[in-house]
Amino acid sequence: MSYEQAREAFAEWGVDTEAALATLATIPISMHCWQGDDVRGFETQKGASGGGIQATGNHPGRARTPDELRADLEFAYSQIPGKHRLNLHACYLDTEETPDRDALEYHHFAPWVEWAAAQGVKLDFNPTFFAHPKADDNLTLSHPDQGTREFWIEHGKRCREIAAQIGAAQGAEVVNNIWVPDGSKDNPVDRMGARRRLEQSLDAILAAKHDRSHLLDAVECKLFGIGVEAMTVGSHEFYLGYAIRNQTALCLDMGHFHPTENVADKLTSVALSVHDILLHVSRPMRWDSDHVILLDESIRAMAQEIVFADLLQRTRIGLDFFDATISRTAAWVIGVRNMQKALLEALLSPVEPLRAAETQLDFTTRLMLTEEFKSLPHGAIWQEFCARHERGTGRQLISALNAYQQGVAARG
Ligand code: RNT
Ligand code: ZN
Repeated sequence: MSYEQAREAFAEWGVDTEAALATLATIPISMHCWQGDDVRGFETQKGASGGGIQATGNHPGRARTPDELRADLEFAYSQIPGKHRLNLHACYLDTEETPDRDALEYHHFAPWVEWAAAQGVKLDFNPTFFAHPKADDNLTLSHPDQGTREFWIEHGKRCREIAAQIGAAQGAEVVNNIWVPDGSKDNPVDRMGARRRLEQSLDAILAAKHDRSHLLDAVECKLFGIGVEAMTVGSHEFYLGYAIRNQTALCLDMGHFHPTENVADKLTSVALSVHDILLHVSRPMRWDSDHVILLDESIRAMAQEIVFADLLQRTRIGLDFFDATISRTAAWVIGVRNMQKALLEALLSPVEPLRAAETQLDFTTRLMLTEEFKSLPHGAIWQEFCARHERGTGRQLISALNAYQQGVAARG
């Protein structure tokens, strides 16, 4: 079907495909650097990952250096329509120096900032509270030992400072997201103590004021991880309260809830009390497994909530998955494009008749409409979006992804 025919099919339902295409082009997806190397980073000293972060598989082609990672990222962006962001973790520093986490400085990340500026890509940032000997107990900011806590508080402060400086350099907000693995494998006795310590550590990290146009602080909650089954200190309730009290953004990771919960449903509830929301779009398969996102019902539901509830301006969309069993660059491309496709479908939804049916309690019509709309020609509109942004689809895309993978497969 041609774009013109598809445009008319949507116009019959009062949907303006040009408006949908224009809006989609303005939505950046923050692509996570850690899909490119199985969340390893470029530090010399290593500890266990902790908190259930586990990339499985050993497909050839893992990026081993910042230069390789940047080459892979450039390729991935070249296959994704629109302009997007890069979400950097502190353990991805690019320097000859070997600073510990409590000694990181802006200059350790300067090559990333220069590269991002040249690419027209904006950066986001994350302190790294895992994969370090001082996090091997799965305790960081809530550690009972004051010295260990202070080490991690210093890391958190420096990362905010670095993020704010990146924000100033790029002349645009950096989202700095705090996730800690802290928790307990078996039933703890003093949950309150652990949560009080986490709160105090966060307060210390967030005390310094930074220009809000350069830095947006976010905190990420979690239900459980492998090794911390009995209690995660930074639970949903903990961080929801914390974000409201301290006016930070709240990060909702789709893998961080009970598998039967609908994370999309949380957006509007959270949005009543929290101004900014960060998403870690992910696909938990039975647990927080971080599979590459599909264009499935959970992603569609998320995109619909963002669009239908008019939360586009208040929601930063980041991805969080890591699959080492397939081409890592293809994983990025598939994931970002799926998120965009879901957003496009939501933007192409004939919302008015749906709302009207719902208001009249006519749930039969609402269900008939949602199911009929699934047969509208979304694919032709997506094709048009890719064509306008000079990006391939179908066989052309598959060949490009395979050719790049072949080129990196010889990496050790
Ligand atoms: C872990 C969290 C966190 C990490 C990244 C690497 O469960 O989801 O966001 O995946 O920081
Ligand atoms: Zn996450």
